[in-house]
Amino acid sequence: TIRTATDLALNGAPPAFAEPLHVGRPNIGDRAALLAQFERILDARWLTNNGPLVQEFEHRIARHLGVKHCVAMCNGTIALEIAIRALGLHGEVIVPSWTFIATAHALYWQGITPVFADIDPSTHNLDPNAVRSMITPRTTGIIGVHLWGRAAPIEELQAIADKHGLQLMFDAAHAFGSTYKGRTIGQFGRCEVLSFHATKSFNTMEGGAIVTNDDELAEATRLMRNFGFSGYDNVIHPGTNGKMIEVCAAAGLANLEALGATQSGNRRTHAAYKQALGNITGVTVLDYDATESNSHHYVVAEVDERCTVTRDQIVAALHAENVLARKYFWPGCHGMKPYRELFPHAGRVLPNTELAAERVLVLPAGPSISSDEIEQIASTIRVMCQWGLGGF
Ligand code: T4K
Repeated sequence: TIRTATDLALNGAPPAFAEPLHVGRPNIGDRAALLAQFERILDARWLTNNGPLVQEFEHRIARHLGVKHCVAMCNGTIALEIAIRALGLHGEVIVPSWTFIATAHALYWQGITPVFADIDPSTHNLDPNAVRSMITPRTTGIIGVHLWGRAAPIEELQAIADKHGLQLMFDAAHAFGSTYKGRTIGQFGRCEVLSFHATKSFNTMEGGAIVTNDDELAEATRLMRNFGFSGYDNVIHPGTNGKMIEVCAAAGLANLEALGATQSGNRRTHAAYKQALGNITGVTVLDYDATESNSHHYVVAEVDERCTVTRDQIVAALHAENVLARKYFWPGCHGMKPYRELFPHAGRVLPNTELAAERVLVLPAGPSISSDEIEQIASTIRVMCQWGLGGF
């Protein structure tokens, strides 16, 4: 148990945890249900290429989200790229810098310049005024990201897109099952892109999907994910290989059954962290809007200037204890090497992103974290802060 500074691994004590605690520990549903789904694949001798499990998975996801089409893909990044191409985006597209690098890479990989706009510090989502200020004659679209599962300012972004004749789509990689004004994420913009990566609240090991109510867009993205084939032999569209394999659909079908248990586990974890870190000055756990659904998959804390130690000192202390807390999405996409040179002045126009990059701490979460583990993590942070008062 960590009570004083001498108990910290940073100061030579043994680490609090023998095994590392990860932020992205996958949620694994019922093993027997997963193995039963695998048996179906072997029985059908159909491993990929729009197999029966993928079709069933798409149907289940579309119904679950109340959206007309779900086009399952091999991962969220390829789904983003296919959506970007299907919308005909080119030139410049406005995105937040405060997102996982895949959002920016998907654009750049398609020959498009990602133009980074600042965020609202209270939500970590795009600030509509910042978006407006980034529009140029080369702008063709906006990609909003529902960061931490909290919906982006959808109506404001749609109004900007409509006014300036821009396409609007969403990176909903964090937002499976989230809502915006009570409506499920998946039906906004021209389309929304999900990730079912192993580290997401709902996973298919690797996987993603484009969800949309637009029939034509759904058809085009279906063609594009399978080399543009229409039936056998006939290629009618440029395309790539973005197919989800049957094993991933099997994991998705099994994990859908466990969704309720996962979500209540996530909520418990989030509430336990809030309580355990509640009285540490300068450390605040981000809340989610109580009137909206959110998976509570991410426990995001901010370490501000009132704290006696910095976010980086806390991360170092936690890592020494074998708690692999993360600084997602430090330093922001604009600060990453491929984009730094493109945007040398970004620091001056993205103050809220820069602030988040200094403050954010993402803690190991999900149903696999026990309340004892949360208590140990909180004690580490508390003792660090007390020790910090004595000065480093
Ligand atoms: N848009 C947004 C907003 C996203 O957040 C993402 C993905 C995407 C788009 C793209 O979707 P995908 O193409 O990935 O479907 C991880 C994930 O790889 C990535 O999917 C995710 N966002 C991002 C937020 O997190 P890294 O680079 O942090 O991964 P890594 O290898 O450090 O793993 C995270 C932690 O999870 C580690 O501590 C280890 C642990 N882990 C990981 C895996 C895969 C496990 O314990 N078990 C596992 O099986 O990106």
